[in-house]
Amino acid sequence: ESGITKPKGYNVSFHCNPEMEKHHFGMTHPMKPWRLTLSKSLIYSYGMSFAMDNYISRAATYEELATFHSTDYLDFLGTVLPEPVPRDLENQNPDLKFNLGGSDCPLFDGLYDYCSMSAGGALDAARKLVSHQSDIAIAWGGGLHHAHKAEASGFCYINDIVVAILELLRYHPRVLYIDIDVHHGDGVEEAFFSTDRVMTVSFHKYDPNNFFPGTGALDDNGPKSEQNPGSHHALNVPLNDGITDEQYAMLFDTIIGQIVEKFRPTAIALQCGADSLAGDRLGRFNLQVQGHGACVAFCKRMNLPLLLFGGGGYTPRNVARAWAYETALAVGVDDKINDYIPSHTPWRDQFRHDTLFPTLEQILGEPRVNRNTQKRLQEMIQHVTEQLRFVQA
Ligand code: ZLV
Ligand code: CA
Ligand code: ZN
Repeated sequence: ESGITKPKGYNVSFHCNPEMEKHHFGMTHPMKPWRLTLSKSLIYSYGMSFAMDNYISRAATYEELATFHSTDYLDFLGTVLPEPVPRDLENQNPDLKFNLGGSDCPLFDGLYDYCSMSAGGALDAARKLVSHQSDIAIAWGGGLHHAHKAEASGFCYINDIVVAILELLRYHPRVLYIDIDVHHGDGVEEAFFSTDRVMTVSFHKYDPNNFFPGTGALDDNGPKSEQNPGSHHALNVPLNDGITDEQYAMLFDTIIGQIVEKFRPTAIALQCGADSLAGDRLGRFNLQVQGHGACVAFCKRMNLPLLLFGGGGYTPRNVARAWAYETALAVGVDDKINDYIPSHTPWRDQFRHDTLFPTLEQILGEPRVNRNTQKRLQEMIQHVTEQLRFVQA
């Protein structure tokens, strides 16, 4: 009835695992794996599964996770038990190893399964790209950019992005990693600090004292040394509260356009954290679904193998709208979904808080005061341009 069919000669693959979505971080924790179920509800209701190759992803193996993570950390992650009493939110307990068990990274039932399923989806997606079976591969269950080699951080335990990019690097000489989550993509940046085969660029809210994780200043471009081939290959775009679609698109198109020209990536990995949307429970920006999606559309126009990850996103109905719209952009049916949410959509009432007839175009949440000046945005473009003088593909 939606008239959505598979475009010829162009393949999008969709990787998810319904088991992953059943896990719970705890009642008061902002990360809700169930937002993935809500996203799929919209995606399937619009008929998009008929336009993609759909896969139930497997769990990544221990060996696959160990391509990035230390075995000490993985062994511990595999054996820790859920805490009998949920810890007080403010009470950071430092006596557990690897930053596991605090209030940001709680120990919950099935934690290891949840982590290996997230990474399994990302790896499956990467393999579809390297085997040329997909042009765009989608893993909304991935995008957990803060996890380190031997440490959990910021709701992230396993860095599925790093594991997936390592897989891309087996066949691709150069990978461009872009991160539009409202938080700094510190774990991915750090993992590739010493290589010139991955360029990382994160757009994020930056306030070293008041916003997690506090890293990602404009002039943080990786360890500088003559010996380090990776210097100048970490770029950061630190932003203030309230950035709009127009400003974000101007920055994104200018900066990513320049990077693609200079660095000449052979594949792009885009983390689509939806906490950069207006109205997000943890976010600070004013992005609409259109502005967030414009980043996906821009990357698609680069005509390179493209891996789309999820990430943050703490107002579930907004997350679902954004990732459904971005799935439609990937497939090329975005013109067909700017309509009423289909009446048969499971959990349709989730989308009905705002108006009686919600559409994907509606404004999300109360706008925040925009504290980004044009002058500062120009300075950031200038700084990136200067960094790129050192970059030769
Ligand atoms: O979206 O947390 O600010 C990818 C991602 O980028 C902190 N954590 C840490 C540092 C000291 N704190 C406070 C600890 C709070 C623990 C519980 C919350 C509970 C309720 C509501 C909000 C939070 C919270 N935690 C907000 N911001 C934090 C950050 C971590 C943000 C991770 C973003 C992950 C998935
Ligand atoms: Ca970011
Ligand atoms: Zn985030």
